[in-house]
Amino acid sequence: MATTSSTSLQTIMALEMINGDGVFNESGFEEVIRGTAASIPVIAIVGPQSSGKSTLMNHLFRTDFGVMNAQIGRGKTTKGIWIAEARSDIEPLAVVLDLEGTDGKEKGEDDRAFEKQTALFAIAVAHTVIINMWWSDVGREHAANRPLLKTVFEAMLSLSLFSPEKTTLHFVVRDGNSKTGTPSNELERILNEDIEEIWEAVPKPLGNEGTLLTEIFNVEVTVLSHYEYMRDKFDEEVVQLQKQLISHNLDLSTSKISLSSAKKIWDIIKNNKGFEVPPFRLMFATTRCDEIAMDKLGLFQSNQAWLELEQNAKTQLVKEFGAQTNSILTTYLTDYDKETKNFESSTNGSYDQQVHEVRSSKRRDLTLKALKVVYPAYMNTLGHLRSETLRSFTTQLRARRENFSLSAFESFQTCYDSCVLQFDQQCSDYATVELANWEDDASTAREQLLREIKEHALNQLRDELSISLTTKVLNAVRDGSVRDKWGCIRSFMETENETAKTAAVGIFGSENEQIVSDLEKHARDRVVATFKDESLNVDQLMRERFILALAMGGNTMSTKEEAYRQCLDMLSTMAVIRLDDAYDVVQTVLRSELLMDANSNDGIFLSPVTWENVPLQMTLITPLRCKEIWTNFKQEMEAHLAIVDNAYQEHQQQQQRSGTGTGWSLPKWAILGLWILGVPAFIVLLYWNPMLASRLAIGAAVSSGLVTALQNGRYMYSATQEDIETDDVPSRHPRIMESLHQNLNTTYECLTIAQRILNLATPVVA
Ligand SMILES: Nc1nc2c(ncn2[C@@H]2O[C@H](COP(=O)(O)OP(=O)(O)OP(=O)(O)O)[C@@H](O)[C@H]2O)c(=O)[nH]1
Ligand SMILES: [Mg+2]
Repeated sequence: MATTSSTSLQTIMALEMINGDGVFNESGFEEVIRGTAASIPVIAIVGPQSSGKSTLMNHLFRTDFGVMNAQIGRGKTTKGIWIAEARSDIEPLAVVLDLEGTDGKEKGEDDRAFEKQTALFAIAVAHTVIINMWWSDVGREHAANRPLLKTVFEAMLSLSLFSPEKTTLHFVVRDGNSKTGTPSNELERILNEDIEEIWEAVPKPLGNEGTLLTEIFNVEVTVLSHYEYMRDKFDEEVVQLQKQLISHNLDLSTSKISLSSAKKIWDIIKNNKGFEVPPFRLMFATTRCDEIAMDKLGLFQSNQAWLELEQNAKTQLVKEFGAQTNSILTTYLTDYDKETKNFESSTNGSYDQQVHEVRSSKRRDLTLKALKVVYPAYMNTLGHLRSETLRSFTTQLRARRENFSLSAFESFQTCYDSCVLQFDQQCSDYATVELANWEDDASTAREQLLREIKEHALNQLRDELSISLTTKVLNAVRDGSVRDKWGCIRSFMETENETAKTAAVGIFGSENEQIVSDLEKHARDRVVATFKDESLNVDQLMRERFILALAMGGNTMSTKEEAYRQCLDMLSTMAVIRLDDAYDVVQTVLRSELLMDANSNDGIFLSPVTWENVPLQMTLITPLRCKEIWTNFKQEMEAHLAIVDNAYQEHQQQQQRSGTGTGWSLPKWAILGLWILGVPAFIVLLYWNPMLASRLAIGAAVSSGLVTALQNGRYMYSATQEDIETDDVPSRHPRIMESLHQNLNTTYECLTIAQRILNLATPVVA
């Protein structure tokens, strides 16, 4: 039995790779081959038991395979397969395998099966197989090594048919060259005859019946001198033999199964109890094709160009993604085809067909595995294509909607068509990996894109509707000339809904009930929300209305009553949402309950929380709250009126006393407006109501106070702008800003014209 301890510095430790029971020592094996180059020669020795195999290997490669102790007696010394890495002083020379001997008195049927299995294993992995024999067995009809030779030939034959290079069979004849024995050249001749005879008897695969031994093997013979009687000569011959073995294997065939697959091969051989050569051929093809495929997959995965493509595809659309990936993949598949060329079926035998199948199926596996590596990058590419197309759609639609109009959606179809075309074109130009069959993924991405485009367009449509409705609601509420505000709101809502519906049909092809009702709901919600916001501000709206009413009517008492009436109507407008019904009851109740009593402020009774016949969800301000607001409002207005009246009179009296001009004759409503609302809000009121601005200008134009008014106007202009800009109104309602500016310009123009008139009529007062 071999020992694993080193006996000298040069001795190389051997390790049991497969034990006598066929158990593979995986960890030990990996230890031996770790760091071993894939191209290192593998040399195995087979032959009859106790024929000096281990002794020869130890002399050839300085290994420490166990050898028989002659004192104890003959029997199996080496069991299973032992392995060692042979080294020169500087570098590894070879991996050597020492096999359990064949033949011998202990052998039973099981041993014979095991013998064949180990021999097959050695043949599958070794580049050179040494067949060791006693000189006395050469030419013997019933020599112990004959069945072994037959097995070796059968296995070698089937393997070598697929091997691009010949395998070396090195026959070593022991104890030759003695003076009394057969001369070595005669031994060689007889041995060659033996070999030919056995070769002839070995059944050849279909279509290869005439194959010559020399077509697939390099046959070499070495006769070694007697180990004990001619030791010096023996040692010399061993040195020569070592050189020969190593030099043969300098340029190694790649067709051998690599050592890294040794465990797998052993498992296959071991599980193939009823051993026959053809399954073994299949096994060889399977393992080899698998190895080559794995190798190509590894090379593909570490290919620099691919890694760059993969990396780039993470962050951007790579225009040549499909074509480049395909070309890199094809390179490795072509390499696979070249290296597995020997497994192409060359005969009509059924096993050849299977081998051919194996080759193709391993190629398919390789393709699938490589494509699996590519898939995430492909999906990224589709993702980029999708988002770029969506971006391009958004840009196109935005460009067409510059003027903020629902009707811009009529161009939806044009944008849509050009974007879909762009996606299809780029998908086929940039993303298609010809080797893959990913059409389904591409069409899923396409469907998702179409959904996203429509969703985006619908969102835009909603936004557009919101902006349009909000602006119109605000206009209606603040525009003094609109009496029936809710009637006006209902009417433009209807128009806007119609336009939105047409736009939606443009987007979705036909009228989609769900979308139309969603849009209607959206429009309604928007109006309600805007109105709710405004109703929180009802006091201010009433104040503005008060000034507006006074300005439009003149400064008489009946105008004040009318102004109060309009303010109460404003309160009524803001108290209830009237999208479905006019709910006239609210106005009637408020007028009868509050207006009659306008001057006394008490004795008013309103039904408490609800308006009669008005659903609660339509109520923004309850009757009681209305009363509260009204009472406060009236008190406030009366107080302001009194102050402004006093100041106005006082000022006029002062001017009369001092006899300076016709006095300060800005209209009283304007003074009241500035007093109650403050400068910014007053100027905003002017913007909403250009009529008011021109009245102010006309009023001011006939008085010397115009310059002050104008300066105020200028001041107001900047103050208001600042004020407005600190509010978030501009960003929320860009169109309000636009309209404000327009009205501001109108106001300013009026004031400028008025100043010119004044300049002609009276001297300017600084
Ligand atoms: N006559 C002769 N004896 C040898 C030679 N080589 C080795 N021996 C002896 O033969 C015996 C068997 O040697 P091993 O090297 O153990 O033989 P083996 O073929 O490895 O034996 P198994 O592993 O049991 O199959 C030992 O006693 C060796 O000393 C040789 O060339 N000539
Ligand atoms: Mg041995």
